[in-house]
Amino acid sequence: MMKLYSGDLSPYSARVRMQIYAKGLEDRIQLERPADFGTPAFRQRLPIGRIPVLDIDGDLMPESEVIAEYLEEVFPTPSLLGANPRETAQIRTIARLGDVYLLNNLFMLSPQSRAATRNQGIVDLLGGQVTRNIKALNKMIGTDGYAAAGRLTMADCALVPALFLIESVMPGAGVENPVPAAANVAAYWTAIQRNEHAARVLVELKRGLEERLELIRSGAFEKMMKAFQEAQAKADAEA
Ligand SMILES: N[C@@H](CCC(=O)N[C@@H](CS)C(=O)NCC(=O)O)C(=O)O
Repeated sequence: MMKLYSGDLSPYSARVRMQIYAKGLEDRIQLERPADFGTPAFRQRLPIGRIPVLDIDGDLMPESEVIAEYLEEVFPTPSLLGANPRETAQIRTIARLGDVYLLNNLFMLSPQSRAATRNQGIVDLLGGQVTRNIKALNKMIGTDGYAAAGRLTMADCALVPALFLIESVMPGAGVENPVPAAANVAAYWTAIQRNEHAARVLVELKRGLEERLELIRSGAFEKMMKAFQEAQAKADAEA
């Protein structure tokens, strides 16, 4: 049985979890939060040091998009790709918008939602990129409730966590949420939240966010991050 190293609040993990749910793979892939995530030991095993990671009998595969494509090849039905090469290319383009153009900027923007340590230059740069790319997505997204191909695909799996992150990160960082002004994206966002697999990862993401906010409120998050950074700096110096 394969394992997916994942975390509730990780949007990249959520992308793969949504694919696993939609393909009915839960009895083939166990979901697990790695106990050593964030520690030097985790980075020793996984140099990129990030989740999700697919564990295939000890063979560790990082990167959500790579994992998602691998799962489509190993478990081709039901397919979350296109019915022909052009349709697949469109699905991958929208998924890439969700991952490279939205999620990556949002993920780096998220620490800026804490006002005490905010850097306005970073906020303007990354927030501006998200706003620009939502406008692009608005011209490319499906208008029938799905991101592409008129049915649930890998494009939806990448977009749902990205749109969740926009709502949870941008207002806190002092940037206007660009989705309400992008009519096609806004309509899609309303519609896709009714999909059972999207709804399920949204519950997990919200649960993860609540847990994170509680850690921040109690001061434990700051302490945890400091301890991880110190342990990593020590491990780097000894390497
Ligand atoms: N490009 C990677 C990004 C993964 C990523 O950034 N994961 C975050 C959680 S959502 C993480 O593990 N961060 C830990 C860190 O930055 O040290 C992917 O698509 O899997």
